Amino acid sequence: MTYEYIIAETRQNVGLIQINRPKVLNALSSGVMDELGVAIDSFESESSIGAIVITGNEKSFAAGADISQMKDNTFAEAFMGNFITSNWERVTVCRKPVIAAVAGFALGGGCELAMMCDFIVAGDNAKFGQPEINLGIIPGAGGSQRLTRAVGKSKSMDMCLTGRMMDAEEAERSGLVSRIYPAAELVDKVVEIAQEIAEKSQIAASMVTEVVDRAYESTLTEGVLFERRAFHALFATEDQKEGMAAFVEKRKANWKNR
Ligand code: DAK
Repeated sequence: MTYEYIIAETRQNVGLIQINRPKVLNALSSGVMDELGVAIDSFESESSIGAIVITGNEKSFAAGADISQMKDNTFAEAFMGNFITSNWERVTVCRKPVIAAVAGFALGGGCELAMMCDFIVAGDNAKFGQPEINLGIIPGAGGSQRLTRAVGKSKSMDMCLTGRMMDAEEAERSGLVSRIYPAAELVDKVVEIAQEIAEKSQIAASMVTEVVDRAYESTLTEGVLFERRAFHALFATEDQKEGMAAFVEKRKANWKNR
């Protein structure tokens, strides 16, 4: 498949998607989001792919939704057309683990897209922000909700009200990102992490993403019950038998994803 706004490639068992509109700092046009959805569909349905990485370039992951594309919208058009909703949330329902590799700007919709991924690894030059207030709007793709859950009310209010950017160190300190690497090495390092995940049982990995996500969506009691049921269910898989047999026999597990 040839894309116009992204580059999609396979590295071992990892699907790597690079947003590719460098002239506009990877602003997320409808074209980008449509193609991102197609690439995720394709990697999700390819059985050899065990994890997906979404990245931009060293200067910008994505500087937000494309402002020039939305500037003339009216309320009626945005509301009745359910403006940019249809193609924005594909990543949140991907069954395979998705990692955002963020170097440079992750602003507005860019920060929101990164937060929709299962986790974020940052380049040391990363800058996260929800600067929509400077455009007379507010976050519209979950920024006020996911950022608040990630970093807490005070920092989220601060960022959404002032539009200030958070650097990689602050983002790691606040729990928004899991690790930081030098920007120049970021993609290779994140692909290594993704490959490490891709070598696990795909069933267990997919269950991990579901149960961790449930922590955002439910009470503790319901979340723990959901986890318990998923945990019990894994005893019905060949991979559980293989994983535990391999441990006892002191050998590497040979996952079947069954
Ligand atoms: N859209 C369009 N073009 C953009 C852009 C954007 N978001 N960000 C940058 N560009 C373009 C600039 O216009 C410029 O183009 P030319 O002038 O060269 O043609 C080029 O990228 C380089 O940018 P700068 O010259 O500004 O570069 P600087 O290094 O000086 O500044 C910057 C970098 C990132 C600080 C600055 O470009 C900037 O402030 N950009 C805008 C950031 C921003 O406000 N982002 C939030 C946009 S609103 C929703 C889904 C998503 C959303 C809402 C709803 N639903 C699902 C309902 C999301 C909304 C947003 O993201």
